[in-house]
Amino acid sequence: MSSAVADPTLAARFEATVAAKERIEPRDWMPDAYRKTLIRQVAQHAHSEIIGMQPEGNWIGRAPSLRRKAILLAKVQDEAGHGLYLYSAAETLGASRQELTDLLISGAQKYSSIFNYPTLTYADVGTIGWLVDGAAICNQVPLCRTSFGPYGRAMIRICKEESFHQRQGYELLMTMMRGTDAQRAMVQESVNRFWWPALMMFGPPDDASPNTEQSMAWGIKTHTNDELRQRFVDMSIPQAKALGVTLPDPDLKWNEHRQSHDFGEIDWDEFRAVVKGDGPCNAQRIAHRRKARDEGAWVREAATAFASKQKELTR
Ligand code: BYC
Repeated sequence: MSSAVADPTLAARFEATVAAKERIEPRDWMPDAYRKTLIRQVAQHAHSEIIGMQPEGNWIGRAPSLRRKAILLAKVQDEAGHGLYLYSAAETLGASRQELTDLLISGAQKYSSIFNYPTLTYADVGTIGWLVDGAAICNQVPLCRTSFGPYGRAMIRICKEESFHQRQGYELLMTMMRGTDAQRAMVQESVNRFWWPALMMFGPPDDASPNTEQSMAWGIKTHTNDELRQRFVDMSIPQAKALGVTLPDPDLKWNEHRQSHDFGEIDWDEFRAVVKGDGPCNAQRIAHRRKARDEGAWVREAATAFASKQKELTR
């Protein structure tokens, strides 16, 4: 139903539900702009999970042991599952998975900047688990209380699985740090490459974030980008110390007044370039996704034909 023709009592009910921090459900009336912003965020989130399978999937065939291979396979499969819960949540808003996939492939919709960086060594599997899944948890735990019911409920299961992902990454890095000098150097080099892109995952600074204010007023977001980024920095420092790695930022230091760590300036030019499509792996990621969509077309057609045949038979 369009907000332009809304009954004022429906609009008042929407506002009251959001103010009471209760849930908006798909059957409820909602403003068009609320629906639109949710479709944008949920679709981008789903795309990130699906594209996010590529950098780590790249290492499944080269895992150093059967145990590491089983762990990595399970993790990458979990990411596929997350994508599917999220596309289902977007479908309750009226956007089909096929339509959203087409928007991703055409470049009209985004996915997280972090997945446009390459995975060059096996240590990157550990670093992605530790830092990328760690940043994802920081951002997504608050989303379990987001105002749109299907999105919040999907996030609960996703966050439980992401916690496992974070732990397996940390455990892998810890094992490598207890290994040889070459393994320790490999971990440090990987952390050097992923630290700053992980900080960019939280989005632009608050004063350059066009969506935060409205999304917070609607209860879609419950914290700003900078608040969550700061939480992640504070959380990562003791973990880095326990691992024995150095975070590549000479300006990291405890600020007694703020009871938080100060950190250096993020390269926002790099962030903008990567989001615009000019990161190291943007073209490769989309080409791979396009190929998978095209090669899977016959499976979708066959499944649709089978479903309609079954429907006829049971009529
Ligand atoms: N990369 O106004 P803002 C995972 C865009 S996957 C690219 O602050 P908003 C995992 C933003 O979309 C985890 N684009 O936006 C999977 C907006 O663009 P448009 C993925 C970014 O939405 C596999 C514009 O910049 N997590 O965990 O209020 C393996 C202005 O930004 C980025 C999610 O998707 C970025 N980093 O806040 C391992 C979490 N940042 O559409 C792990 C859900 C911003 O206006 N999403 N942009 O042109 C969110 O929480 C929010 O959408 C964001 C951005 C905090 C990311």
